[in-house]
Amino acid sequence: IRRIDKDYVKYFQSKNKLMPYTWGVIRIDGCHFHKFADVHKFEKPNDEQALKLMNECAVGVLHEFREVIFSYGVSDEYSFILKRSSHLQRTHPSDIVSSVVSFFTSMYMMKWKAFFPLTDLVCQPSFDGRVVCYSSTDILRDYLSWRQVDCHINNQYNTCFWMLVKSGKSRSEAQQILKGTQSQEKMELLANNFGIDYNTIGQMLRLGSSAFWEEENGCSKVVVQHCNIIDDSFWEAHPYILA
Ligand code: DGT
Ligand code: MG
Ligand code: MG
Ligand code: MG
Repeated sequence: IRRIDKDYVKYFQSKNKLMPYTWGVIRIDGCHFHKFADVHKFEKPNDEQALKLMNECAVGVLHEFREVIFSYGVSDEYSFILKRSSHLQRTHPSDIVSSVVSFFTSMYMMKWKAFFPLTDLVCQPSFDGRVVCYSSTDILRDYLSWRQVDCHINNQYNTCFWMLVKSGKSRSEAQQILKGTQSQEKMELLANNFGIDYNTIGQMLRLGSSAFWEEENGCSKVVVQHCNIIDDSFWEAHPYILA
């Protein structure tokens, strides 16, 4: 009988450990939410209740996984930032990713009725997840800025696209009109054709949502805010988040 050396078996698990003292980011994303949104008749381009349900689930994650110190969500995705010192004890990154994904998914189902009292949940929501380590705070900030820029670009495009479609254009006509347009041209299109000032559209839609632990008078609680996380000012006002 072959003698099994436990350390030898465990070696293969530890090989995949997260890099210590890096920022781990778990990003989850709804699977086939294009279809899920259609089936449940989400408003286009943004369904506020659907976004608020995502935020509620993120708040749940922050309460359940105390190593998550900040999160940012837009559309069907959420990014959870792990405290820099939290990978040391972990045997394998897939444990935290799978735990967060399954927790988020079951919370999404549990809270569905509270946000969609008149809509039955007729197909299963599911999410994929991955974890990526960022070696410096600057790179983490760049990651978060990238997600917020993406939110802005998509929201601006989608707002224009659906205004055009709702005003009678076909989807391919709307696509053709928007092809190659810059941000400024889209603002003008909204203002001139539909009397919409883009900057007055709800902050949650333009800026996405940040859920994080806020410290106030010695107490800490999870808050959801729709703020600019690209500029330094947010991080200067909350220095303890990335401390
Ligand atoms: P995936 O992630 O590859 O499984 O595929 P999808 O379909 O989830 O695509 P993704 O994640 O790139 O884009 C998110 C989709 O979810 C997008 O096509 C539209 C839908 N969606 C997300 N939020 C809303 C919403 O508030 N209203 C509507 N109508 N649709 C939404
Ligand atoms: Mg995906
Ligand atoms: Mg998706
Ligand atoms: Mg997505």
